Amino acid sequence: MKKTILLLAVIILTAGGAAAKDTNASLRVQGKCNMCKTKIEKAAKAVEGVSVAEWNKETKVLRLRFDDSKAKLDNISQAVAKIGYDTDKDKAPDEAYSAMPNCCKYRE
Ligand SMILES: [Cu+2]
Repeated sequence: MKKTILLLAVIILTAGGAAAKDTNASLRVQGKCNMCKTKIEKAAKAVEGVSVAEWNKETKVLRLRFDDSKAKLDNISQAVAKIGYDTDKDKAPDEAYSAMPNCCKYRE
C-alpha cells in the first residue's frame, strides 16, 4: 500500500514536472492572408514539442506553446522562415519567398 502511494506520488510529480516545461512564447512572422496563416501554423506545429501555434494576420504575432525540452524558439523560427516567411529572428531564403503565390508576397 505504502509503495503504491509512493509510486502514485512519483507519477504525479513527474507529470507535473513535464507540464511545467511548457513554455509560452511569441514570434513576429510576416505574412498576408489566410493561406499564410495555415502554412505558418502548420510549419510551427510540425516542430516536435509544439502544442499551440496561432498566427494573427493583423498583428503578425505567432503565439506559441511548446515543451522546451524538445523544441526551441530558434528551431520554430527557422522552420517558419524555411517555407518563405520572415520572422524577427530569421529571414526567409529568397528561393522560398519567390516560390510563394502572389497573394502571400509581403515584401515591398
Ligand atoms: Cu498568404
